[in-house]
Amino acid sequence: MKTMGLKGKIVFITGASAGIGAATALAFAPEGVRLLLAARRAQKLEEVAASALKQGAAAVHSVGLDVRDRSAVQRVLGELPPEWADIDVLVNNAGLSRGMEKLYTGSIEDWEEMIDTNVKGLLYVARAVVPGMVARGRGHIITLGSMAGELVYPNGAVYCASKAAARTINDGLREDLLGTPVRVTSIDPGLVETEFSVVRFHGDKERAANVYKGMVPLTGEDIADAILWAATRPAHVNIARISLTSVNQANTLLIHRGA
Ligand code: NDP
Ligand code: 8X3
Repeated sequence: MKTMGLKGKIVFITGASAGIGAATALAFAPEGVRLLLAARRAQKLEEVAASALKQGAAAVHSVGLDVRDRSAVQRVLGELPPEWADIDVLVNNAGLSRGMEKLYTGSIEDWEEMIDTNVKGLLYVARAVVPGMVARGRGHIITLGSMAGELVYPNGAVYCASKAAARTINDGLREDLLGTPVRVTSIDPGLVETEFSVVRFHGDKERAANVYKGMVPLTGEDIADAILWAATRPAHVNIARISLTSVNQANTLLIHRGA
């Protein structure tokens, strides 16, 4: 089987300063890729970049970017140095949840942040990157969806809706790219212990830790492994969706907390 070699390929990861995005940068690094990393926290990105170089990345270029800022996305991606412009793999990962409240009492600011990041930011980045892939006749878009996009849970309607939107956008993009060699994959995990829940609860670490209490969650590395696997399938194989959970989770509503 002729797997897809990644040596020298440009892999663009949004939300690379932490969690799944950072783990994905480190998983791709030993393949000898050129890593283009984006997030808002520049210092964290520099730390990931240094580790990635140590682990075999051919080169790293980091860009400070808020994916909610449409003109910044267009400018930063439109003005990449020529040696970084031909993106081969986009890992459209930047995202977040905010709050866990009933829909009828939830914070509208929280809703807007989730929708602006997980839906509009996802679209802005895809819109800026995909035309180049089509023109070059190669590319792969890997979107971070979620099990939350498959089955809504109480007090999470807006986050779940944003991930259901990501799923539909991904499926639509795959349809719109039919007839080109560009591949489209959705990675849909259950609970992964990253900074996700600390961000969700606005910095409340104790409440965040309770999300994973008594169960073994997935790690960022588990998700990075699935992303790397999808990206290295032979060129004619398109992995449409990978849905994965810890063995302690059946779906968003059923979690075994035995430990
Ligand atoms: P983390 O909070 O650990 O990482 C989120 C990353 O997204 C950070 O690098 C953060 O960087 C970046 N980010 C957030 N907002 C923006 C923004 N406006 N512009 C640019 N970058 C941004 O969470 P995860 O790694 O867990 O989450 C990554 C993705 O995986 C998300 O899309 C999430 O919805 C999805 N996911 C997570 C699961 C989980 O249980 N953890 C399960 C299923 C899916 P910075 O703050 O520096 O900008
Ligand atoms: C993140 C997983 O179940 O916390 O998408 O929403 S969950």
